[in-house]
Amino acid sequence: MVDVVRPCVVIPTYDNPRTIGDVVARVRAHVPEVIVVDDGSGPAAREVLATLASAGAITLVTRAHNGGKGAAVLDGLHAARAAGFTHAIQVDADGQHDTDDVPKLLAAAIAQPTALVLAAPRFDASAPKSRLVGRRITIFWTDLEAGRGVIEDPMCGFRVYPLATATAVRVVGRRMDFDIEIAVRMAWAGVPVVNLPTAVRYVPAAQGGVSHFRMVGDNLRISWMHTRLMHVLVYRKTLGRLVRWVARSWTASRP
Ligand SMILES: Nc1nc2c(ncn2[C@@H]2O[C@H](COP(=O)(O)OP(=O)(O)OP(=O)(O)O)[C@@H](O)[C@H]2O)c(=O)[nH]1
Ligand SMILES: [Mg+2]
Repeated sequence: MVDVVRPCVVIPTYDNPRTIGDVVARVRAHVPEVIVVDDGSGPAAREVLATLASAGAITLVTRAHNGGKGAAVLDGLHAARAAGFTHAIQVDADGQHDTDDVPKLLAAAIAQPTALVLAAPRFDASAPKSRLVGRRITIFWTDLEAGRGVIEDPMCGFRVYPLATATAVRVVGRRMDFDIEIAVRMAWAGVPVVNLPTAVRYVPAAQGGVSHFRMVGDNLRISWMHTRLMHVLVYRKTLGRLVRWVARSWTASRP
């Protein structure tokens, strides 16, 4: 049981040279300790990150090669735990999230320190239709996996993790499937989930906004991840019970 909430911010980044500085400054207005995980960015972004680190604004964790958003977040969560933090506020580096809502998310974590606090996006007109459709599909599957409405939006990368449970659950996905899978697996592990609305926008390319979401690759990876989770669920609900019942009957029938 966590008595005191000691939060930090974890930002995974892959080539966000024009937005990362602003995101760091905005989150630091609420939480001074910020861990940025560089997931194999190019020279321009590396230079910005080095400047932020040498100014003491961030603790920089550098991955030798690009491993995916999930791999970067996981490294950040483990680094945060090792540094003695109890909670990590995850924020994307592309400027999409409304960092003014950091105190709201943090207040929910302080009120319920064991909970996973998820921001549930309210998009404006800047959101591409294709991303909204993909979201509806993944929410359909997540409702089946975790229970209807338990996780309002499993894809939003703005959330507060209680680090003890977040670093203990087994998550297979390391790319865009990670955010969804860890939320479902934490719910399965009995972690309470709190959903809070937040405004999300797509920053125009002219202002440095960039999406690395791969329409085909990431959607296929997400579909495969739901297939895996559904198999686990079906096994637990049906085959697992059957196997346990047979084992119990066999043991009871022995002299
Ligand atoms: N796509 C991608 N993002 C990464 C990777 N590693 C770290 N990230 C970071 O993860 C965050 C989310 O990435 P985005 O490409 O914006 O993905 P998204 O927000 O799910 O997708 P959009 O809704 O299209 O913006 C950003 O801060 C990225 O810099 C990676 O290998 N691929
Ligand atoms: Mg994004």
